[in-house]
Amino acid sequence: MNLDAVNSMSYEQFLDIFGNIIEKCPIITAAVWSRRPFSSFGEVEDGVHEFIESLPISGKEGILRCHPDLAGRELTSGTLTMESQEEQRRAGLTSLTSQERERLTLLNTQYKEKFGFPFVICAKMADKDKIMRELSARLQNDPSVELLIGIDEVKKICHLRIQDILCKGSLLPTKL
Ligand code: 2AL
Repeated sequence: MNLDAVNSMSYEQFLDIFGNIIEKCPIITAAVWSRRPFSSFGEVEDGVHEFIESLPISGKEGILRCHPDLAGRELTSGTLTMESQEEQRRAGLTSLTSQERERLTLLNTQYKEKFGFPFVICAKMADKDKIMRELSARLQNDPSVELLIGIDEVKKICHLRIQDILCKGSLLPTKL
């Protein structure tokens, strides 16, 4: 399947495949579908970015709040989305020692208390040590800076999720 196949998808099919490129925000995918025909897969991503950038601060914070904690309760209970589960596993968060888990939980709690949204990082581009380091460092930032960084990480997660769909589903891009 290629770009033509994506361009001819109904919105139901498009949502089935691309619905979680932004964690638990299928409304973004549903909006981006209207921009067909896409002349590259990069245009799907551009549509996502433009949608996010058009949101007020509260909307951007809302996107961050749709993200699960790293190594949080949902990881333990197995209720993460498939994508998030794999990302957290790849970062080594399924094999933390109890001390590491406690430290991450404490830092996550402090972060949420300070900013009102969870710490978000592209887990596939990190490992547990980097996550701990970044979380401690970013706790010192101003809220406006953290909103920008968090949204930037969401875009990185989205990019890798699209890549993953293209590779897994033989949706190999003719042009990215
Ligand atoms: C996540 C997640 O679920 N996947 C990822 O890369 N980052 N969550 C988070 N709070 O950063």
